[in-house]
Amino acid sequence: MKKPNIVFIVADDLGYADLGCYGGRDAVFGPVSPVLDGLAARGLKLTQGYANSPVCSPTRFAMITARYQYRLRGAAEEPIRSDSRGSSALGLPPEHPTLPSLLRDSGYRTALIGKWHLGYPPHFGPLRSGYEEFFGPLSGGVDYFTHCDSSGRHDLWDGEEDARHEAYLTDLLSRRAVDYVERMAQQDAPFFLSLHYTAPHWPWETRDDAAKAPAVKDNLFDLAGGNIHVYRRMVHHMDEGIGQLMAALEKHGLAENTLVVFTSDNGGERFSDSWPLVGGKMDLTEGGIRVPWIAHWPAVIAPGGESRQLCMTMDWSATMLDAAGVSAAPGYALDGVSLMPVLRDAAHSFDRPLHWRMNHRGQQALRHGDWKYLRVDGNEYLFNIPADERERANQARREPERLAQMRADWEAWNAGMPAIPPDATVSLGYSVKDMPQR
Ligand SMILES: [Ca+2]
Repeated sequence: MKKPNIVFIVADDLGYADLGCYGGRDAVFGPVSPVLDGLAARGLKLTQGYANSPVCSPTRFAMITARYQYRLRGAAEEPIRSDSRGSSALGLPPEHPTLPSLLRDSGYRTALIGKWHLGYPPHFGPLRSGYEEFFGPLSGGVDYFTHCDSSGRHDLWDGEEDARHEAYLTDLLSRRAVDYVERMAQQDAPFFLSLHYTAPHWPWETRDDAAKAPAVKDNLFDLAGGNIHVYRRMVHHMDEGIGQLMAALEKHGLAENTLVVFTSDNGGERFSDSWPLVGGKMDLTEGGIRVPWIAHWPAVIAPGGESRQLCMTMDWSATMLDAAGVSAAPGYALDGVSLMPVLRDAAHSFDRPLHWRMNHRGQQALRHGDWKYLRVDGNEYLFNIPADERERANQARREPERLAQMRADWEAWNAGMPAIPPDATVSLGYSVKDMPQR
């Protein structure tokens, strides 16, 4: 079979239950995510899939390297801040093999359309790490209309050239993705497209909210703005764009042998729906790390499948390499494990322990089988996730031996990772002074 095209679509701060196919409610205008719901119905939906981190840039390090992000200094930032421009340490080292560089070296055309958030030129950047094309912002968050980051700096790029456009960013990214597919359809090589939306990340602006941009200019966290209606519309704009992308693939007869994967880089933010999970962005409770995973590939994936396979972001990167028949680079063994057996047969499953740690609140977590070990602020918890997805029924006192074993397993894994650097930073956009916590 010809090598598949691969499209990796990543939403930003989308919660576990924001999509209709994950139990999300309709908006006042109707279904929020009909396109993604359709992809899930015609493909494979995973209900126990995770992000490598509950915050942006660490997950993106894991996504692009198919390895635990803790191995790289830049990924210790929670997250990389826009004032790290000029840093030669806080980014993805260009010499590190990546998902796009390995695919490119095996004959793929590669592009990143959307958010990078892995360090700034001249030391770092998508064109230095395997992408042949780049269109999008470099920082963690930009206004949808001015395309300026939280320091007020214009941050929309075409390659490494400043790109000025008068349009809503979600639509710009969708249009550019369609254009890329149109161009790729005119040539023979397979392509890898990373379509990394900033939606539905703050500021809370729909396509019709250009007039709001001046008011949030000095505080992109938009702490006085937003509501669930605006938020659902933002998700819907992204869903519409994915519909246009799928239509372009169909038009050129490419959809059948294109692996399309959709996820979020971390759990939900303040307006997200993560039911029945607790917590959100920055938390290692399920709401911070459990995310939607949808895979669509008619040539390989049977329609209507649902899987409870445990997996995290880097496993999908390993899956894409496997799908393309590409091996890891010598000296850079993958931590990610290919999910190809699950894509071929949704009933297939395998043992997959998953580890996390956060500088923020000293969080540690291990999900292994049904069980989850969690440590937050020095407190230890043990949950049976299928029995208690909401992590309210702490089994730590009832099962001290299991707790000790999982703690020991986490410690053994952690001993194989670099320690958290003492100068690593944690950046929170707001606190209890801005809004009450639950
Ligand atoms: Ca994010």
